Amino acid sequence: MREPPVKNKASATLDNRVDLEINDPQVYAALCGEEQRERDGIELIPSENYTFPEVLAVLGSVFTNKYSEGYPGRRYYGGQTFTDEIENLARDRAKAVFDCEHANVQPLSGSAMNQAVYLGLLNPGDTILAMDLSHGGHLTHGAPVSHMGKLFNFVRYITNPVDGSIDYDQIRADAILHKPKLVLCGYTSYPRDLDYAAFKSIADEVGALTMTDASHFGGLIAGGAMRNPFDYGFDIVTTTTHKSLRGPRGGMVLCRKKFASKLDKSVFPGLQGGPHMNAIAGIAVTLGKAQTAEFEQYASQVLKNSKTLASALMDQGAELIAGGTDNHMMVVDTVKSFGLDGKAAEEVLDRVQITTNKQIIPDDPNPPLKPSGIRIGTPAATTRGMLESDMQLLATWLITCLNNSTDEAVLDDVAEQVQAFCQKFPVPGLS
Ligand code: DSN
Repeated sequence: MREPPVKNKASATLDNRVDLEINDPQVYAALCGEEQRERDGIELIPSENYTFPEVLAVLGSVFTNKYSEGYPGRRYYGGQTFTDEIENLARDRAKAVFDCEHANVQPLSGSAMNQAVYLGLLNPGDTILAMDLSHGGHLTHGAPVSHMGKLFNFVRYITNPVDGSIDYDQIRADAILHKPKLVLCGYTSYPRDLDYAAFKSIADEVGALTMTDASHFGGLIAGGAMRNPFDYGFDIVTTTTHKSLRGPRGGMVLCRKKFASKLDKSVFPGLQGGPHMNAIAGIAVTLGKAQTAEFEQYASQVLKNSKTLASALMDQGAELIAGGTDNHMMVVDTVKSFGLDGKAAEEVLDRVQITTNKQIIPDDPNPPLKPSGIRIGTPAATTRGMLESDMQLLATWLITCLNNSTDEAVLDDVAEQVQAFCQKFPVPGLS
């Protein structure tokens, strides 16, 4: 049996701050600035979160020094005792959390993880059915500007912007007409839930594989607050690890055993070289946390907060795409609601330290850098401990700012309240 390793405090990031401050004051100043921004403002971008302090510790650890091409037990470099341990832990925990047969935790992030699936299981030119970008899909779901959109033949389905519904009969007709090899569901800006049974039945009818890109709601599946596509017989689920899961930046491909070998080869050596072992250590930590009762409680609170915020915004006159939310996010049509494009709305809110992101809406007549809406989500605010009553307050500040976007006195007043409010909610990892 191995001797327990000597505990060495020096490898943790926070202990090395003094060196950074002395040796690179410019980078140190930017780090302090970002810490202050995160502490003094309210983060409402639905894809962002505050990671666990333990994840910060391993991200800034010596695992970043190590090359580990290959997989546990089959590496191309020596010295893999601890990297193998870490990657096996992350894989086993991923399988337990998502109730799946195989997990690859090496994808560097969301785009690579989706590309690995397409390139590993399909041939260039094959047809994939996926949600249109402006209706909520991701760039890698076939947007013409992405390389994937050029390499594969994407047929994109749309949603009903009034109630967010998806016309499954139309998707079935599209599937029969276009014979996709893969039926893909999942989203980055769609505020409703998905009917996995319907997607699976359509895919079965035309002999297609099924995949969910759960990047946004991976943490909500892990915490039992949203449904798991594997319960409906899906073949593949991908998720990033830094959004609702609260982990480090990274991605995972989860699948049935029969796809394991092809998908592992597709990630490495097909698409990537050395995995980022510090991130994989962070994924292991995250998935340990995801198995706790506290995480279950967190996931359910994210949804409660989101529904409360959406209702409070609508009660005060905001027009939400799809008329509300079933998940952790909502999209506000700022042109219709406030006569502001999404860029202007984002800037007004930035001015009071409430961070959102400009967002295209379904079939947006405006360009992506000046779109018609903003996207708002509750994972980060919930991590800080905010509850439904806080969402009511947030809604009032959002509405006040967007209705008074040129009134400096009103904006100053909200900014002051936001700053005072934030002091009550510590950011994990920032003392
Ligand atoms: N950038 C992510 C998001 O904000 O949803 C998707 O890639």
